[in-house]
Amino acid sequence: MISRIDLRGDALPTGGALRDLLPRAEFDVEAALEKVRPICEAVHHRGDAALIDYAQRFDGVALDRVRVPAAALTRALEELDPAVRAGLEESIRRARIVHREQRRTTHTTQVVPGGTVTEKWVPVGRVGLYAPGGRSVYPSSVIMNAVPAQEAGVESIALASPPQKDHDGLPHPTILAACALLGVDEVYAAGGAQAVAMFAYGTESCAPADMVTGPGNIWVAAAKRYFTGRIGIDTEAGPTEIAVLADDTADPAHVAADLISQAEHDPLAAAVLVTDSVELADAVEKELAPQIAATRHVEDRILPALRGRQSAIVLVDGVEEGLRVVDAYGAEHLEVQTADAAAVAARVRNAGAIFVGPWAPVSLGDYCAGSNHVLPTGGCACHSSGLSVQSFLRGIHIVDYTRDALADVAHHVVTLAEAEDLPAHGAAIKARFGWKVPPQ
Ligand code: HSO
Ligand code: ZN
Repeated sequence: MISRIDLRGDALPTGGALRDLLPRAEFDVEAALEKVRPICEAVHHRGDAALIDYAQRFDGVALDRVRVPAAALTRALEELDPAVRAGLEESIRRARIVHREQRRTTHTTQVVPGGTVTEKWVPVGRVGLYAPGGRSVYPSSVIMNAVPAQEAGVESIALASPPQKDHDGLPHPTILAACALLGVDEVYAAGGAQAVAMFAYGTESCAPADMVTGPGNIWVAAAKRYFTGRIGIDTEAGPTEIAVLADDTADPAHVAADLISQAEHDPLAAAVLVTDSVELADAVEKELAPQIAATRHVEDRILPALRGRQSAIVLVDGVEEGLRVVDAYGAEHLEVQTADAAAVAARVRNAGAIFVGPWAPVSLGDYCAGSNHVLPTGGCACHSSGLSVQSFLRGIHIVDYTRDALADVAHHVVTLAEAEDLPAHGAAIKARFGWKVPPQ
């Protein structure tokens, strides 16, 4: 059901060599890039007409316009199951508590008397959020994208989600209801690469955005890569990953349930158990079959995910080595289920989010921990963070020096400019002091 990689015995290799021993899904965004280019350019040149054509071609829906009317949002909220509404409201409430505290405050540093540098945090002006509408209709992801943008103070927030054949060409009603709960009222029925292009270039009905965030399939990821450098993007979300670092104190039923929980997302999802206990490994494997038999999405997602080369049980010599393995892997989600889990978790360097101990499963973080579930995948956790208020802010340095403070450092600037063969840089200083370098 799930392969084993036995790293016990010999000393672990370091760096890239260790990473190469660990499982990982193939997610070839580069190959998809060629396919999305003509789609993006069609939206560039034909605007809404191209979006309407693609809705027909890819979603099988005849749209007369891409903007979703306000009444559709209100209706979706009215028709939402009250229990789902309560869950979404609690998810929003907790996410706001956490994200509100991430707000940055403007800070001024006095570098020298008369010389200050202020870092001013300014929200991105307009953001386009993407919510998938195929296999994954996740109102929770709308929350995870919208809340940090709102708490950052982004003034203009729009959302796009694919038109659904079964819902009169509107995005999925739970997506619309989540938008209504969040106060996101500018919504478009557009999916895939064409939705990203709509935000990047703008069309007759949708103003261009400065940034696009949100999970999506490979076409959305490819379109984000296509527009990188032109607009801001969050990370290119690849298939979901869970790694569990566990010892013999972990409950195998919980570990198995958590591995299955993320395998449920996608046949390419990765579930990796890193443990120094063969007994735990055996017990977890024994738990998988009955738990899988009791759930849905088995043949299409869970089994291919667990059997795929991206998933494995990795056996190590101790928690110390386990830490090296999980750091090399850099999981999107890492659970630490060991003795003294908080101390072990504190030593992890690479993970999108860390879930500590027996009572913090990844599912909690997916919905209601208050943390964000848009996290770096594919090992990007070694250099990137999950979505946060910070993702939607720019820190602008404001430099303010008096005459005396400039005079004081002028000779250094002029010397460095000369050393770089850029005398005009030095001249810009000298011009202010009668074309001379001020005396020390
Ligand atoms: N685990 C997914 C997010 C999600 N889970 C949405 C449930 N709904 C990626 O972090
Ligand atoms: Zn999930």
